Amino acid sequence: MSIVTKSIVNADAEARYLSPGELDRIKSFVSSGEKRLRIAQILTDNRERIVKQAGDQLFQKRPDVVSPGGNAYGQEMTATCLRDLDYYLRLITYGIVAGDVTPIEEIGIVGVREMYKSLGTPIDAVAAGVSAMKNVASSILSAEDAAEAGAYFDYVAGALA
Ligand SMILES: CCC1=C(C)/C(=C/C2=NC(=C\c3[nH]c(/C=C4\NC(=O)[C@H](C)[C@H]4CC)c(C)c3CCC(=O)O)/C(CCC(=O)O)=C2C)NC1=O
Repeated sequence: MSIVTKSIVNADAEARYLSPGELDRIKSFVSSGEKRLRIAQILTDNRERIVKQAGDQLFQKRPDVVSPGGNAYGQEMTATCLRDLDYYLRLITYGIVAGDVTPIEEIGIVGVREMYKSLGTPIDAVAAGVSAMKNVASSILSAEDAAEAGAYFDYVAGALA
């Protein structure tokens, strides 16, 4: 839910007008809108490069995951691993557009620890892959945009660490 919808639902539940604090938060959400949409657009346009370069960085740092016996060993498994990074980049663009990590949490964080455990996927390596995506994205974005986007990458990496 966006901050706008959330504030309205909360206010209406108490049959009251939006509070000054809620209006302030909505104001900051609206005034950062252009920036957030610009960042989401740039990340979307560069998704292949971000995922590929982050994968290269991850496999250099964690050669075990793509070595025999590793969870991402073999062409097909490596491709599935990169697909997961792409999933997280997509969720990060949702969060940036919403100005809120809730969509990321609901789609990609809740229950994921158990899921990766059952797949034998080292979740700390997924987190390292997300951090690598942050590095690549930061090199593409302006410093101001990188700072805004960085918080969402950090949220995911932290939630998976
Ligand atoms: C949008 C929310 C969402 C997420 C997050 C998601 C993850 C997800 N990753 C999966 C598999 C996988 N995920 C990985 C990922 C990796 N292995 C490693 O060692 C690396 C550290 C890492 C890449 C960074 C691999 C290799 C598999 C296949 C495992 C297997 O089939 O044995 C699977 C099992 C089913 C499938 O193969 O598609 C799911 C559901 N699916 C979703 O719908």
